[in-house]
Amino acid sequence: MESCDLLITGASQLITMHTGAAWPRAGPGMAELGLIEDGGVAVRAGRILAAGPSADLRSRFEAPVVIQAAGKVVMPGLVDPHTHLVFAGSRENEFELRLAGISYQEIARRGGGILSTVRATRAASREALIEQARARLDRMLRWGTTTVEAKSGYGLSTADELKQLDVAKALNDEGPVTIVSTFMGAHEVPAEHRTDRRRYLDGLIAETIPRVAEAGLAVFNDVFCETGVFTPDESRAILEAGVRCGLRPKVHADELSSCGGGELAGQVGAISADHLVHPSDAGLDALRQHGVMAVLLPGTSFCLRSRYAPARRMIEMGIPVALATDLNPGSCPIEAMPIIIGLACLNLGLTPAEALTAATVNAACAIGLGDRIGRLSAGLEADLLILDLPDYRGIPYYFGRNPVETVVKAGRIVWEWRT
Ligand code: IZC
Ligand code: ZN
Repeated sequence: MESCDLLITGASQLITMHTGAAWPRAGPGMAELGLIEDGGVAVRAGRILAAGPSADLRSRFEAPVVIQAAGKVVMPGLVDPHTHLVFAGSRENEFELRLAGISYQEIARRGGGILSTVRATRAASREALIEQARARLDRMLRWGTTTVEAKSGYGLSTADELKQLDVAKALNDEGPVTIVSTFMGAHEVPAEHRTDRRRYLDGLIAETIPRVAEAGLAVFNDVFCETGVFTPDESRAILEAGVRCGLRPKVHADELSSCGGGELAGQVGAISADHLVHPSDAGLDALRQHGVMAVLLPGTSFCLRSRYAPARRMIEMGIPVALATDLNPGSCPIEAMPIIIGLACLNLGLTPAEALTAATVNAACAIGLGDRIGRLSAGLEADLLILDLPDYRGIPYYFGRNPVETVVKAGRIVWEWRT
């Protein structure tokens, strides 16, 4: 018998996401879960030692901690590849204005929107930001999220952007949730630069981006390419400046209007294009041609009561699709990936299997971690969930119910619902 640290057996469904197919998954491959009935997982030193039929594991491994998962689903930890995790304040006032028919864009024109969160975030101390973001991360972990991407973009000055990114780094160091940081100084033009936006852009390119990269505080560089925010040309200049410093591009693309975001994401070799509610035909072609992940955010469409991204068309075209919350105080305060999986099935037209792929293996690929997390196969990090459900389709079916019973992060039990 081989010894391991943790042995889970008897799961009614073990969702491995290990199918032998290449990742990210696209087209019909998105529906393949690598599902094993009566399956289990052996974990040692924070990694998956084996994942397969329970009988095999029971005959090969012994462990000090053995979990019987009869009647339960075991699956990879959820990955949330698009959040604006670190911010201060909230925007219930804007929620009420939108209910009264005032649009997200109109609220921004009146000086609210992103700029209102910028004011609150600049005024908050590092410690206050850590405390608030930590509370969000705790709740996300209980809903099964073991890795998140977190964007800056509520500082909009070099010092305030560095403060936000430093908070994300501190929380990543603290654990247990892994945080992958994205610089987003091009989230909006700050109030003090409204009359000379050129200077703000020049400052981002000449000073802020090099400083962020030098400090090692971000992996990606994102822009809000949108009518009334940053044009495709401005966005390209910012993304190219990031590439020169080693930051891989991401794009908030075609969220509120069709403005060339998809095309830009293809041209600059972005790892992902996010939102894509209004992509053009050329934009979708560019994504497919350049292998750009479409990160879809149905929680935002739900909260803004807007259209949804043409997800079925993307999948039929062979564009890999991932899902994320977009957690932010303006357009989507949803923290729970299981809710997003539900919305993806109900409103984007994904099947439950496709949605699970989009929230695990493809979500990991959207933040460059496809070789480490998002699947349960030997050698990968042991981030996994035990659900209080016998069938994975229960995740979207019991919409609004938290299905997560146990969360294992890097081989350690970090959350148990019954304790
Ligand atoms: O604070 O409104 N869309 N950025 C782009 C956001 C929404 C976040 C916000
Ligand atoms: Zn966003």
